[in-house]
Amino acid sequence: MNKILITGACGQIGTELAEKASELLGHDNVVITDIRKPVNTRNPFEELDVLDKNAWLSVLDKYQPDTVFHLAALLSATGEKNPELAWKLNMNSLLYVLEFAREKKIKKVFWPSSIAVFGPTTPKYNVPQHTIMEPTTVYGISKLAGERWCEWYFNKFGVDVRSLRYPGLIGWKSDPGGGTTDYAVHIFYEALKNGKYTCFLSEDTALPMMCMEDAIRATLELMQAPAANIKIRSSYNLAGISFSPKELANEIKKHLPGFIIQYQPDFRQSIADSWPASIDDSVASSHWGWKHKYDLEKLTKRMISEIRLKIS
Ligand code: AKB
Repeated sequence: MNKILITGACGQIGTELAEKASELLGHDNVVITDIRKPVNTRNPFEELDVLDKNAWLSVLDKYQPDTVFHLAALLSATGEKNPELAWKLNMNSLLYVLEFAREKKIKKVFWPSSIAVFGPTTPKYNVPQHTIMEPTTVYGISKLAGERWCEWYFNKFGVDVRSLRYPGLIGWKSDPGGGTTDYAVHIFYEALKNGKYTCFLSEDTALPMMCMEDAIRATLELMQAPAANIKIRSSYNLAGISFSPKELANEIKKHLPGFIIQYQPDFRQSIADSWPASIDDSVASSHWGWKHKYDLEKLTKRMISEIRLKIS
């Protein structure tokens, strides 16, 4: 992995991945693309609609990256509002990238899957790597289909594609957009700015979550691991912490004792209810040595101090 291209690079994961990857490879070797322009960047940038195959071809031809991190996607909440676009964007663009890899235009692909591949019939706690997968959201259906395509391209053509089932990601550098787990980021901004937050999930809805710093490290460790260690070519379970809005609010109150949380569940509640509460990622640990660093206490402390600095 010497020169990489990131799609959806202005999004929540892309912004931080570009930053970390630039430390490793140098800014010129991290090409960022998105349909919107970055606020400011030291990386080469191209405006790219990932559904435009010709635009893809000219960007690949211009920069000749060896690896693509294909992050552009519609997430769970936005996906339910626009199912047709979610399916088209999440699926067609992945198939383009897998085809580029099959044609040897690129050597390696990273593609994010999600805990959304699981559904109400999946065990609720400590979901194993291999289990029942009957997602009920369009986003989840597209991620599950994508995982099957990734494995198919690996088995059939030896495409070096690697993937992680991300839990909800929590970071201070970039804003999430369109996800069901986004409350766990917004809550910090509201707690610090206004001292209160109205949560769109009920107080006891526990979901798998992870600090963004851990998620970026996992992504780069997976992509740098020897190919022989990567024995799962659909997508790896990835776990950090698991908590409910009430547990997070109680942790925040340790730093901001006056903080008030209220609950007004909306359509995202049924999405969250269909997902597991915790994930078993022991297969990722044994194959390529994955281990998360942030627990709820450490994450809360860091989020509060970083966001306090950012908004002051
Ligand atoms: C979402 O909430 O849609 C995402 C996810 C869990 O994939 N954060």
